[in-house]
Amino acid sequence: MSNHLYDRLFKTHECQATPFLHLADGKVITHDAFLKQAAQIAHVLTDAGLVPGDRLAVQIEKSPEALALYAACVQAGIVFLPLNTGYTADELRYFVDDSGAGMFICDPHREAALRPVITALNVSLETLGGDGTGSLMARCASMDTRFAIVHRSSDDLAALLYTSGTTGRSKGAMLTQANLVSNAETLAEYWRFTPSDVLLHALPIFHTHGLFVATNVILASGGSMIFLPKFDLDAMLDGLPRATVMMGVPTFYTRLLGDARLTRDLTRHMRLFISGSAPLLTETHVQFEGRTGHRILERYGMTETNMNSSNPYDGDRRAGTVGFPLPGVEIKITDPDTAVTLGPEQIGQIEVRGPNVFKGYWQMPEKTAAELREDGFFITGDLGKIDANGYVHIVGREKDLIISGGYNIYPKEIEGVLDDQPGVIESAVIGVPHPDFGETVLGVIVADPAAPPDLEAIGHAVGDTLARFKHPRRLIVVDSLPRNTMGKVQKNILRDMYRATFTSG
Ligand code: MLC
Ligand code: AMP
Repeated sequence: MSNHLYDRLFKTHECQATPFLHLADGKVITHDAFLKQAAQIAHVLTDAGLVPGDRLAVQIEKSPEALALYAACVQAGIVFLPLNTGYTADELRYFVDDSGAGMFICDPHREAALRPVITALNVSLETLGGDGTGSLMARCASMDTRFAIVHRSSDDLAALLYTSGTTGRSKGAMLTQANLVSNAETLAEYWRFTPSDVLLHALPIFHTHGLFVATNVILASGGSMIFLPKFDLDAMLDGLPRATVMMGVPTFYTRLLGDARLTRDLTRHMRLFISGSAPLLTETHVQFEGRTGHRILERYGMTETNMNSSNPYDGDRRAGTVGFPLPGVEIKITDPDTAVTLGPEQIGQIEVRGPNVFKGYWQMPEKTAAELREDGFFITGDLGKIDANGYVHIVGREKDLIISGGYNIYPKEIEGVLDDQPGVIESAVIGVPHPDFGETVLGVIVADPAAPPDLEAIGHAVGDTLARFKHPRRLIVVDSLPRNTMGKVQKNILRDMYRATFTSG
């Protein structure tokens, strides 16, 4: 009997009274206590009828219990499906339905609003609050703290993570046990993690970055985490002198730089700062080094592939690049039309192959076939080049995507909602530079001259349908959208026109 993921990331910590999570209130949760709680949760899940391979969908605040839920799923062979806490009931309905989840867990505060939606899908509902309250932990109290770990093969699914699509519906990326283990081990080694490391963890745990990169690397190496519920500037500055590593999206770095308390002295105990999920501006890289003496290490990944490339631990961490392919990962640049591999310095689509690459999209064989080649290369949708020294550069995106504060937003989804509003003939949603979020959402609307739209009503309609982070920060009404000779909206022209909406440059 084996369970690859459990064996590699959790088993070594059984019965160890070593620190795993340092909480904001000073409390420390040991590996042993964490795994015992996970075992209790695994009993609750299996007693409720979940069996290996079933999906557990969760929309819960970050907490030690929420993380233990992930560990419980690994123990019981249940496929973990974490969802952004910002998603509306409309968005959740789709994810729970599409995944065929056997159970849904939400915050007690949302129970009243979500229960009708979830029960209509014939799915059971439990609650878990950020403070550990709710029905799940109440049920745990009487459970055994030992659980017989369920056998899983390396190719079995460990997680299902939804990524929005450029066209149409969100896709569930199927991540196997082997995907997660290989990436955790590779990164722990590449970034030189040891049991003495203390990771400052302020990322959400419903995405690859906070869950698999940060948490799995710490589990693989035996280190511990200062586990913050979310990014809070004071808490970050308070944690830095006790941490050795921080992982963050670029917004973390620009926010830290905006505070005079960030100094060389404050970060003296740190050995590594890692950035990813969105492009880090060279300016941020340079300023951060000037202020702290640390060169940020930038890496590149995706939900479908975990991490693909990283700047070196030793050696030159080059601003504006995402470094070298990780050990065991192949990256090539191809011509989008012919799929022919391009040479150094030539720009094309980035393709990735390796043990990190997902198994495909949940119940979407056509979409899987369109993006995952038979030879194992995944077409990322990012545009880039590999320079003469082997560094990978991301120069743009083939996919129509906005990355705001590390969250991916697909314009198509927002355009769909805007186009449905009275008085809107058509719309184009674009990303424009934003000082805090890197990029933010701008909606350009063509109004019906006979019945102009009510922008406030549009704001409400968007609010009811889409998560807050997807909302256009501004709506601009125009007479028509620029189009090329083929009739396609020229978003590049719109991006140029509105580039300075939120910045001075
Ligand atoms: C929050 N808001 C956002 C937002 N986050 N809006 C746009 N983009 C975001 N990223 C909304 C809030 O709901 C709030 O709405 C308002 O903006 C201001 O909130 P805030 O308090 O300033 O935001 P905060 O809670 O501090 O969150 C910002 C953040 C957070 C950047 C710290 O978004 C974050 O932790 N991002 C990390 C995302 C991440 O982990 N990505 C990895 C994906 S995996 P209102 O109503 O007040 O206006 C991946 C693969 C890889 O990409 O390579 O890693
Ligand atoms: P997601 O779908 O949320 O996993 O986001 C993955 C996308 O984030 C990638 O396809 C890239 O477009 C982007 N991304 C991740 N890391 C970086 C980085 N270091 N620089 C630029 N873009 C990045």
